[in-house]
Amino acid sequence: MTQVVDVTTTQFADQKPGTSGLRKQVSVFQQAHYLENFVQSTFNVIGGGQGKTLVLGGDGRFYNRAAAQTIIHMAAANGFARVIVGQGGILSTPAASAVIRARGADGGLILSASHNPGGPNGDFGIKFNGANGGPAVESMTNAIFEETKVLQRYRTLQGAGETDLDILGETSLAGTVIEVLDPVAIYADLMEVLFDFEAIKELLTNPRFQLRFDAMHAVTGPYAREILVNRLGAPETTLMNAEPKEDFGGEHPDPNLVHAKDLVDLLNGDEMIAFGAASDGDGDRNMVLGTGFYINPCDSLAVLTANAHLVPGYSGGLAGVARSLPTSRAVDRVAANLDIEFFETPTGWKFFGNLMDAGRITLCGEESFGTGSSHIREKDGLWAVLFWLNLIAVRAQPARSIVRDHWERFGRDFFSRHDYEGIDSDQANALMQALTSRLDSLPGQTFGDLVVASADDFSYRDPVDDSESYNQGVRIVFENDARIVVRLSGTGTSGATLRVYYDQHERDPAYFSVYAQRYLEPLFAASEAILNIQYFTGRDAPDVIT
Ligand code: VG1
Ligand code: CO
Repeated sequence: MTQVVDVTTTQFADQKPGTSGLRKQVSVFQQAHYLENFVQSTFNVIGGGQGKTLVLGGDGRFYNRAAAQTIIHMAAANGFARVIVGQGGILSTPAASAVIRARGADGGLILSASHNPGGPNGDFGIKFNGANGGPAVESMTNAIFEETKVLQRYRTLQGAGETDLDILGETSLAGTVIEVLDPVAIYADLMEVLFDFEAIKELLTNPRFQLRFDAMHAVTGPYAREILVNRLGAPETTLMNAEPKEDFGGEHPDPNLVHAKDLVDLLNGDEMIAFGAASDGDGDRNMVLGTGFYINPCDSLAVLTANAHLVPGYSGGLAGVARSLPTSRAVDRVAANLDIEFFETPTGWKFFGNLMDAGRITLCGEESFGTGSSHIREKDGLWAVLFWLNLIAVRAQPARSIVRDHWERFGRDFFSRHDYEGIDSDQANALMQALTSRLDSLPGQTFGDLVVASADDFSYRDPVDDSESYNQGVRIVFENDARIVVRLSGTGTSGATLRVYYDQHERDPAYFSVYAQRYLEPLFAASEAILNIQYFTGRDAPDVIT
């Protein structure tokens, strides 16, 4: 017989959500009570489940299904009226956000470690999104963390069987309706409202326009198949790695120049592929490429902003735009030109939510292959791809020349991010500490031809609720307006990852085609002199350059 039971939990000291939810190695999540402790703490912080509707789904990585069953039992025991779960336990992050909003749910739990590797030896993750469909704000994630440290008991069901997650429809579990829903439909319908599907269809059914979409063995495969192939008529050969796998084929589902190398090689090859795109583990990131041409995510945000009026969903104009601190300032120039509001936020999508809810921004983005709009409250990989396809169709121009035109108008913001992965946490902290202690003395100092104009540790006051966030990244700005931003990653699960971001604006078209790593060399030299990366970490080169 099924009955509600209170189980004595184990408190954990390490359940502090990072940039985007709680991410740990699978083996950590498999500890007794670990997942339950976090889930019950979340339920407690939102004031219990009584009568509420919860959306549940994940990116399909290893442990997704087991975790979904655990959460369904806990939600039923906690009195939720309804749990809406994606078929197979699947929901991409943007689809989860869309479902929460479309169904008027009180919130959702998303099971994902995004671009981190999966499988039994990989990572797992969980995060809570609120009724607006967006990631919980910092005050809430802090409250959840505090609760995880003191929670005594969690509530679950004893004697309950597993819900069949593969069959669409409703069942009842201890008085809670468990609804298994098509994970794709609501999201795909939303895309049809925003974009000119007729124009895109014409483009994708033209055999001379070759598109490749790399789902990286992750969650976007079924979404891309439904939207690009079934609804927009692209041939099946458009899709690469479109069967989701629990371990992402043993690869990093991270759409960048390193991990999506097959796609990059294809776009640089002889086949003259017109447009290429890839998404990450949970479907919220995008990398877009023209023929032999990498489109930097910072440029992508700026181009989408400048051309948004050409797309049905944005033809009425934009309220404003926002970017994270490390993202290049390309979009700032467009905002000024359009005379719309502009905001600079800390890293992480949770900082865009209030601005969107308040109607202050329509588009936003991050350098880390994240672009999105107020249609949901998460970044959205396929949305960005459709936006680009819509622009290519109506401007009747290849992606590369759209970007070139943009540079002609606004200048080019050279950008690069250098990641030093898996470094010792103490060494990383020592580097950051040494840097912050020197900030006051940096202005006026010269490195090569570069003179430091200002240096500070970025803090942010949310213009909507006045909440404050500190230590969000060190920024060093030079007199020529070039900039270095330095911060430690908040999504890794072992050691520390140091991220160093570089950007510099160039007005002279003669330099637009220079390789970014060459163009930014003087900044790299200044960075080495200021940060002493090699001294602190022993590393003489970054692991990943984007
Ligand atoms: C990284 C990115 C950040 C992004 C976050 C979540 O965080 O830099 O821009 O919002 O991942 O993206 P960090 O703290 O490691 O730099 V996702 O697609 O992994 O949820
Ligand atoms: Co992601």
